[in-house]
Amino acid sequence: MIGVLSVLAILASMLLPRVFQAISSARINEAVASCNGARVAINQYYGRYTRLGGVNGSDLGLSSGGIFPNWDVACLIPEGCLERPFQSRIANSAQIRVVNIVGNIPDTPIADSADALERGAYNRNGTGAINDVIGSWIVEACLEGVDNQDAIELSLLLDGPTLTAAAGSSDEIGRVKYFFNPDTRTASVRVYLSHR
Ligand SMILES: [Ca+2]
Repeated sequence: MIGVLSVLAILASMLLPRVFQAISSARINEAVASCNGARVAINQYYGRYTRLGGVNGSDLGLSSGGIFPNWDVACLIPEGCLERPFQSRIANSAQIRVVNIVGNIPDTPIADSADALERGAYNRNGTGAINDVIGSWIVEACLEGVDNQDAIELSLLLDGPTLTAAAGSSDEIGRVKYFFNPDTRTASVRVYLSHR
């Protein structure tokens, strides 16, 4: 009997990490799918109005640096481009938002502080420390309270290893960026979706 229990215990210890890994992978894949679904919705909206605005193509009324939060609920769902609010199991809260980036320049900070995250700047190709998203508007997914490892795995999937930061630091490269808070050990993640 003890022999059988020992074997079962060994089997469980071998299988459990794989089970947890599978659950973790499913959550990351779901986050990627949510971002891909949002991109389709944004393209649908843009195809309809050839601009990034509100319901019926209205102006969002944002000045330089202004942020329009919860654009998924306020616009994409009423427009029929998205079925349900943007969400992810790797985040405490999630939303899609539009940021007016008219005032952004290559030197605009990307993710070296919580404030920098709000600027809508990205270094998508990872060259230098330069913001390469210049235009009028950016649409991005915001995921708050993300476990550091989940943030890393999301970046690995969407950006690849060369555009992913090491554990315990902020990620300022690629389309997935985040500010890592050493006090809470969690990341505030932003995912580039589109800009005009
Ligand atoms: Ca990244």
